[in-house]
Amino acid sequence: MARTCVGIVGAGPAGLVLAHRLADQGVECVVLEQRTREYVERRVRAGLLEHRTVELLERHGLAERLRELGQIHRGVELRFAGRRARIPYTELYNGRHMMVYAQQELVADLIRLWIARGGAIAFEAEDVALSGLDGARPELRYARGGRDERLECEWIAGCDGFHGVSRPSIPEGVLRVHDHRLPFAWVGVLAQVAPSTEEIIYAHHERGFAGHMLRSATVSRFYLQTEPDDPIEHWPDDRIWDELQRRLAVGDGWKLREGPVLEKNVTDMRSFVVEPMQYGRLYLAGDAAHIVPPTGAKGLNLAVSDARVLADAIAARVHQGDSSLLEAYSETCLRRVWAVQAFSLWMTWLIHRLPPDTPDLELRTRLQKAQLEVLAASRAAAATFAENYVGIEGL
Ligand code: RFL
Repeated sequence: MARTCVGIVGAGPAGLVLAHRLADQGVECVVLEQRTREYVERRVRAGLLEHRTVELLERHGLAERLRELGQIHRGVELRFAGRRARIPYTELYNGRHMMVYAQQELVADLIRLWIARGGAIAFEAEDVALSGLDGARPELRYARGGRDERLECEWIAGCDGFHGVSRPSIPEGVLRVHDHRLPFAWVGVLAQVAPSTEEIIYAHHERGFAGHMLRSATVSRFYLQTEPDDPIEHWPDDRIWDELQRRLAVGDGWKLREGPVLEKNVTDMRSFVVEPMQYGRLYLAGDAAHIVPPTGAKGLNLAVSDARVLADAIAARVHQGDSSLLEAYSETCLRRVWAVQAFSLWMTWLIHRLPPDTPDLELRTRLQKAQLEVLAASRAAAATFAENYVGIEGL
């Protein structure tokens, strides 16, 4: 049987950043990923990195390509009532900026650099099973290339996302689960077209939310609000472009460029948190422990933040015999997780068309518009948005 200090389940942003940060502190680890390398390097998801996420990657020598290919952003545009308002978050929050860099590019960088430094990683690890979590030597079992493998660990890091095996391996009744499904979903569209904007656009419209996000000079990302469980077959490309044109329209001659749709899917939205993010020698990080609605663009940033806290806590335990950071792991992470939930939910309810069965629908819709007006007109309101969007220092 193989042995390691930390067995990491999942090669997403949480698992890979954890692996690098542990290795930089001289802690041995092995990463197990159920998918192929090609699959994880192509999975389109997030694209907006907080300033401190980039700083952390830089500190570990993981940001070279990101610096070269990523785009720095300093503001967002809100559209409502046929108008636009810019929130210059960099100006409003100590010069802090955001970086647009596709998650799959980041994951590809992290994998390449992990392999280059001799890091252990097993792709196509099937049927991963966790056991002995409440004992001193937890174990990971899995199958690979037709062979059964066992990996004895001191700690297991469950970085396997929302649908992974780690969280369900915790006995029933241990976790407090907060699961809130939202009455909104997004049609996510990746299109082969140059962006029609220099900054990300969030549009509040009576037909529903529309977002124009950025990826590169030739590829753009769009989102359209729809109902949960709406099949993607309801969204032929013509309908997508027609809705985007209508919902993003402003009365000043701005034009949306159209192009071939490369990928499209429907994502439901939820707010999900488990407390604590730990059981015995299993620690959960990233989407395995929490999901935020994508509106605030925070999930990846939270995953990286958990990984940082966990790596440092394990290193302190290994090198100094100090368990205090591990004991505080869940509480430390959850402080930021809940703050991000609060912001992401607030922004989600602000920017989406409310469901038709909302009590006092007309009043609440008026209040949404009033809040958007306040954001556009008040520097203090915009500054609060800016701090949350860019990531509040100290949380
Ligand atoms: P991931 O990325 O899901 O990685 C988990 C990995 O674990 C593997 N795995 C397993 N491996 C072994 N055995 C098993 N049984 C396994 N089960 C799963 C998976 O194959 C995978 O490789 O989780 P992680 O690392 O916690 O990272 C979280 C982020 O991916 C996620 O929060 C973000 O993508 C969320 N998100 C955004 N976050 C941002 O910070 N900024 C954004 O702009 C942003 N936009 C988004 C988003 C998520 C979206 N969707 C699709 C939910 C936009 C969208 C539409």
